[in-house]
Amino acid sequence: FEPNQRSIRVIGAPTDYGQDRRGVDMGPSAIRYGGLSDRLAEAGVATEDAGDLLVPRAEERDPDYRTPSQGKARFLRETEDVCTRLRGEVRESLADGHTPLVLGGDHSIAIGTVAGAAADADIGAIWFDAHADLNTPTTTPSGNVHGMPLAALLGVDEWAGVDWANAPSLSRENVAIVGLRSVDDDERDLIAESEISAYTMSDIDRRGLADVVSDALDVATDGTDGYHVSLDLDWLDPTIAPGVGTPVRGGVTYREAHHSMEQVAEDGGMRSMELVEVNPTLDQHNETAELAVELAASAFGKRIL
Ligand code: HAR
Ligand code: MN
Ligand code: MN
Ligand code: MN
Repeated sequence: FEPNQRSIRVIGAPTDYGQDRRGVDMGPSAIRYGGLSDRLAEAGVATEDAGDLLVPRAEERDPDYRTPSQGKARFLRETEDVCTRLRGEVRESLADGHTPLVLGGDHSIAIGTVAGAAADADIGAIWFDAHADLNTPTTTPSGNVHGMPLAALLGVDEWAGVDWANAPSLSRENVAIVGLRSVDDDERDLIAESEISAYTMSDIDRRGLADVVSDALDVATDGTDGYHVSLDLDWLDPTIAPGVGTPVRGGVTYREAHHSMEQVAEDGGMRSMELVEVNPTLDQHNETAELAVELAASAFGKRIL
């Protein structure tokens, strides 16, 4: 057994501004309670916990502030505030030599995580998700920013030049989305006309997930300094990850998911990671949070033998 050289800094971002179902702000607590520090210690990584960002309660805020001039994006001002602070924390963690592990919160926080991870490096990203998260305040069917972070980071349409996203923080040719099964029409058009690599569940059925993830790793590492892993728990099948706000049937299995994380660990190029969309109020006995913990341990190099 070789001790793992990596050290991790955990950063909690307890938001639920980005979606409709309350409770995803309890994600960081549930993930810690699910055994995060013990499982990472077993994986042989040194871990420190920076605690949670302070996030005002959604009920005390006006969701429509600053809209409609900026299209339909609920809680955009609050999301900007959290992401700006998260960007700073992630950048500082990397500068201190610690791999940031960000705990959400809804997926809108990825705008801050990746903006920070890309601040001093050229990075790719692997987006494990049922959804493409490629909407803009104009194309969004819901107004929920958790359906937009990848578009924000790529600087799509009105996201271009948005300073708090450092847009573009990512380039299309180094982004791979894995596990798609719920895509809106405008997102489909963007994927068709851009160099984004997008793998559906049907691709996974046909080729096997290991082969797809190996392609995704090639995409994310091609000419980059490393990559970010954004793990939306709704990537998994809802039978094993029920505690998410927008479950979609037909997701990846427990073993498939672990094997993907083992491929990430074996590759060694991951520079930052986030676990998002865990909603304890919709979960059964914290099993989705525990699953998030186990997957993180695998991604950080947990060994069986
Ligand atoms: N595409 C839909 C929207 O933008 C649903 C997005 C649901 N997104 C997440 N993130 N859970 O992956 O509203
Ligand atoms: Mn330290
Ligand atoms: Mn998502
Ligand atoms: Mn999703």
